[in-house]
Amino acid sequence: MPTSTFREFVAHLDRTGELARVKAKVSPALEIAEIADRMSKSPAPHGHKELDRNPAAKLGGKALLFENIEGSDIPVAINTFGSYWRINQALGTDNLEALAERVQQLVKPEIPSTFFQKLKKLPDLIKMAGFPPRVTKTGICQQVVLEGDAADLTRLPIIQCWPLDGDLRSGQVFDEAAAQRAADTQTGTGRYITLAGIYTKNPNDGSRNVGMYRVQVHGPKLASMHWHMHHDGARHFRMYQKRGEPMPLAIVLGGESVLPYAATAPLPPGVEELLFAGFLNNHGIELVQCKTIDMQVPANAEIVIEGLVDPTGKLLEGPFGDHTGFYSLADWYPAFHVTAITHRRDPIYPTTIVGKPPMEDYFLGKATERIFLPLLKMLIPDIVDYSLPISGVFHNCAFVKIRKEYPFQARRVMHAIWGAGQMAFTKFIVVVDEHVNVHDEQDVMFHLYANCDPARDTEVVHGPVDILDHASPDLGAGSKMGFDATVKLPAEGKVRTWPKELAMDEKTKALVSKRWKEYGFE
Ligand SMILES: Cc1cc2nc3c(=O)[nH]c(=O)nc-3n(C[C@H](O)[C@H](O)[C@H](O)COP(=O)(O)O)c2cc1C
Ligand SMILES: [Mn+2]
Repeated sequence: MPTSTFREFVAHLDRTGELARVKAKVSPALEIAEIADRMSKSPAPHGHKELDRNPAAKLGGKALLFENIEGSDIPVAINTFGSYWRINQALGTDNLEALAERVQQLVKPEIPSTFFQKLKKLPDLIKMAGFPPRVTKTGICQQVVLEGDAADLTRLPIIQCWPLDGDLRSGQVFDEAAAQRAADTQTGTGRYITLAGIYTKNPNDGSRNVGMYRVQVHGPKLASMHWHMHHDGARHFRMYQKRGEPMPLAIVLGGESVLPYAATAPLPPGVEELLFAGFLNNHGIELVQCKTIDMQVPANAEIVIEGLVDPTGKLLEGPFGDHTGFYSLADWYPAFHVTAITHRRDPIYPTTIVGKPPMEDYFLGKATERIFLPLLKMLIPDIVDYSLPISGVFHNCAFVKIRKEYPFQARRVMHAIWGAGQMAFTKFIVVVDEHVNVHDEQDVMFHLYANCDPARDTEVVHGPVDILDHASPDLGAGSKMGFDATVKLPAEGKVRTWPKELAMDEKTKALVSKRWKEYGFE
């Protein structure tokens, strides 16, 4: 079962040999980040069946609990979801495919004629699964309520991840002139809240959204909200801007162990993350009313920061060392004003660091890759399996396996992916045949190099790209490329006799396996 609090999850990791407690005093500025980065790139304690297919994913090291932090009496936990085994534990499963199967079951009973009808049904289906959030009167997240001067962000052990984070004089800025003007007056620090669920509400219909967006600290009661324009938090904010009203917003740290993942899941707009989290949790998420804003938050959270987003005021946010392995340039984002901080007695502060992969977020992404495969297949039935390789940081690359039946099928699949939700931002797509292991980068590259004639087998399109793509000529707009690495059929251009790929016959393989020891091998 998933755990109902973050603290229990950390205790579970401790009991199972997955946690390292660090008693030495450490700085929240850079030191924790460097330790976590090294840990992410070390072998993980528990193996996992998924590793058989994906040899590069044995990494993740241990989760870390820093008990002695300079400048704060709150301990910091990091890398808690950063391995296959740990993300599985958080979601209460021993393999992500079993979870995907549950999603599949959810989708199956309804047979409307088109995919879009099915997609529209998804909220109902998740609701029907029967785990809606439940509002309770009290919650541990409000054991301590801090208002006024006591509601001070700088008392939390918020970390700095990379050296140039928040440094407007570093040249890592979107608009040099604006940054120059702003550098003296701007307040951005290098401290970012990185593993929080951001809770907002649609002012028109009251529906809730939870997204994981980083939050930069600008002062004791001031922060900036970094939601990409394509994400639901930004969509809600535009609604408040239109009304000219401040937007109530809660930053939630901890809670049920499924929550951080649920905040990152690419659910279609209007499908509530809290319903999905209840489904993953097998139990509705308990919510309590916030103290100073009209918002409900998980009762079992460690720490909740309540506040209002100014419909007009903007702050220069960034730069920030991002999951692409590069800094994202400082740019203007909405200002958030803290109205209260509530927490449980003796809270643990959960955080993460992103950077050159693999890091903790790789495993959150892998959970999405597996859990959403049934939905992707529903949209594009040609797809047998897919993988988002470590080196592609999610949106840069997808390996897609199809059962090829007709000419140009790979191209059709590419175009379908470029039209599918958050998958649409995929910069490079490699389509391979059914016998290729998409979880093994080496196997995919082998077929890409061997099977592609670059002039004949590539497809270049223009469209929206990820906001974090720094190579595209414009922010959020650029080109994407597909490689058809499948065996070519006659109608796919000029194709000569295609040679057969080498493979030993089954009989000989069985014979050699049987006699292996006899030859003197282990
Ligand atoms: C560690 C981590 C940090 C993230 N930071 C951001 C961020 O700063 N801004 C953002 O828009 N999305 C960020 N994301 C991605 C979103 O959480 C994700 O796309 C989510 O599906 C958005 O939910 P929404 O569609 O409800 O907005 C982050 C994801 C992870 C795993
Ligand atoms: Mn959403």
